[in-house]
Amino acid sequence: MKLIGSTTSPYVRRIRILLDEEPHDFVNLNIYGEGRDELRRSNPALKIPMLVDGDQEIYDSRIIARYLSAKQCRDPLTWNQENQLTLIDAANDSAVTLLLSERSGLDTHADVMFFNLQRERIMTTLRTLAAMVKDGQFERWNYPAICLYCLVDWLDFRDLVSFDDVEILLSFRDRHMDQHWVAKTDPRNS
Ligand SMILES: N[C@@H](CCC(=O)N[C@@H](CS)C(=O)NCC(=O)O)C(=O)O
Repeated sequence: MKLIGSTTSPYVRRIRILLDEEPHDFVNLNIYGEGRDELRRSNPALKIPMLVDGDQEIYDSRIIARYLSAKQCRDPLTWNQENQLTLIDAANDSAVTLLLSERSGLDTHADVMFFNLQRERIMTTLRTLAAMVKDGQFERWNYPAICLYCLVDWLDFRDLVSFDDVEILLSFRDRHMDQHWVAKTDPRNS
C-alpha cells in the first residue's frame, strides 16, 4: 500500500495514525511546489490524501478510512459518528480555505460574506464538537476521535482560531498527544 500526502495536512495525518503499524509507503509531497506534477499524475481532484492498494486507487480521507475499515472487517461507523465526521470536515475545509486565502494575500479578517461564512461555520462546529467532548462522546480512541485530534491540533499549529470558548478541545488534544503515532506525525517536526 502507498499513501500519498504531506506531513502537514490534517486529512493525511488521520490516515497515517489510522494505518499505525500497517506496512505502507508514505509519499510526502509539497502539493503547492515541486510535488505538484506528481499530484497531477496521481489524483485529478488535486487533493491529498490518496491511497494506492495494488490496482485500486482511493481518493479522499473519508473513503480511504472506509476502505481500510472494510479491509480489516471492522464495523462501519454509526450514523452519529458519520455526523461527527461531517462536522469535523466542515470546520477543517473552511479552515483550509482561510489558510489558502491568507497565503494568497487576502485579508481573511475583513468583514466580507465569504470569510464571515467560513469563520461562522468553524465556530458553530467547534462549539458543537466541544459539547460532544464534554458529553463523553469522544472517550474512545477511534477514527472520529483521531479526526477530531488532527483538526484541533492543526488549527492550533496554524494559529487559525481562538480556543477561548472551546478550551475543552485543547484538553482533549493534550490527553492524546503522547500516543506513539500521534507524536510521530506531529506537523511541527516535519
Ligand atoms: N475531503 C478531502 C479534503 C482533503 C484536502 O482538502 N486536502 C488538502 C490538504 S490539507 C488539499 O489537498 N488541498 C489542495 C487544494 O485545496 O488545492 C479529504 O478528506 O481527503
